[in-house]
Amino acid sequence: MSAEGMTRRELVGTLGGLALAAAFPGSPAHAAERPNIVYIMTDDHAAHALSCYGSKVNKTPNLDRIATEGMRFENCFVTNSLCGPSRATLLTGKYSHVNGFRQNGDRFDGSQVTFPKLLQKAGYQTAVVGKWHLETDPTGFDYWNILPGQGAYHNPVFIEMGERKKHQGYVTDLITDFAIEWLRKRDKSRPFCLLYHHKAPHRNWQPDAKHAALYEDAPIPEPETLRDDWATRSSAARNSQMTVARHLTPGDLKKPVPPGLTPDAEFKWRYQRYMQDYLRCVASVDDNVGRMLEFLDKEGLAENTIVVYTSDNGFFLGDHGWFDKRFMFEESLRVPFLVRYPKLVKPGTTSDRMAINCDYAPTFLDLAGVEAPGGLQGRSLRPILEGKPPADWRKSIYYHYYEFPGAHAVQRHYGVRTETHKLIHYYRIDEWELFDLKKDPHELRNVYADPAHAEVLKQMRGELERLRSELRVPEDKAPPPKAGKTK
Ligand SMILES: [Ca+2]
Repeated sequence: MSAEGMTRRELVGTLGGLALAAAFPGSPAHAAERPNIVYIMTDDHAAHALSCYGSKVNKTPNLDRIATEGMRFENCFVTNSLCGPSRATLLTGKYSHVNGFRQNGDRFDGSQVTFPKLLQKAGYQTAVVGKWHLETDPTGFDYWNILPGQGAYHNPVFIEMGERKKHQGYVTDLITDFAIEWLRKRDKSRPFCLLYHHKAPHRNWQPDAKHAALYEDAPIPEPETLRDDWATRSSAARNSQMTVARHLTPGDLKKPVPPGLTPDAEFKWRYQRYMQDYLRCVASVDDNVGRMLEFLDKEGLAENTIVVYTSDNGFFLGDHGWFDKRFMFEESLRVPFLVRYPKLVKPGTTSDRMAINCDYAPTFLDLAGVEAPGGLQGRSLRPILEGKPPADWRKSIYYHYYEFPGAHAVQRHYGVRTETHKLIHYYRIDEWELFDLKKDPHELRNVYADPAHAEVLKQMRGELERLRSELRVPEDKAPPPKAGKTK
């Protein structure tokens, strides 16, 4: 079509696209073709509480839709299983010892390079709505409307661009309302990146009225390891304070323990009480993600928008007798990671390649056609999303948890996980654990001292040192800092 045949609006649009194509030579020719990003992150949603990950305890039809229409990662892990550190890693693509946010209560240095800043510079509209928890104000966002700290489930206060306002309603609904409202008001001539961050299903698991009666009718199945006695494991497991049996508070349980129960019946009751409310909060997230997906459909955005669903960390759903996260054990280390992007990702696919949360930033930059800065500690997942995983894709991941002393008394530890084994060092107490993940997927038998595993132990130690050196992890010898805010 010649310029004469165009309306003024079309002509301006075309010229704008050409200017952007010149400014960003690595990106598609038109701004309109650069993908939008809706990054959905919940707080403490374990992969084994999504039906697309084989949940035995609940159904998540709307979240499953992202898996059905996109790719499900079977082995996506966080590098430090805790709220604040995970969020700092999301933004920077770097481990906690590099981005400086090791434990809750640290303050995020917002002057660092983050992927939203780079997208913003490349012409994207950026926003973060919901849980933030990094202690300093967001940077790199055109719009932000966040919860202070943990935020409240009912009638929460939000901080919108620095201004505190109390709202009526349920937090999961409100976060979705605000996220959709921002999308409605967006500049349609430019791509957007929205971080849509739920507070749910974080402790203390307060459901809304709509889901309050779910799971009343039939008991929720118990996990196989609910009665784990932690034999053969380190003292870190035995001395942590996150058991369903003893550490749920009256505020967590919200109902008095029925009188006259045997110890075992009380244990069962506590597990049900915990899981009922946890899963009710998840059900509301599922409904609201469904609302978001419908909105994208109605706006005609489904095709050109990368939709990611993940959680800031995994969670113990009674596994090993626990609630909470922090440990490098599978339930806490693993996160759901679903990606829908019809232009690139074949629907209904899965990948067993190991992804880590340091990969998210380089992936978004890559897909947006923005050059990644040096120093990122993850790798773009694009080839995996395209169904062409490179031959040199990683075969091991490094993990490091720092918050001790702190809530739940989980010792500091680092470790390495390969496709078959896991080695953990609780370095302040110098205790070790080695697990054969193929023979012992529930991590019940520590074979660190077993002579039959001497050779694999040697290999795992070597891999751990290689990763610590490659990632430049400093020795953590400082006296333990004061415990951060509990979360
Ligand atoms: Ca969390």
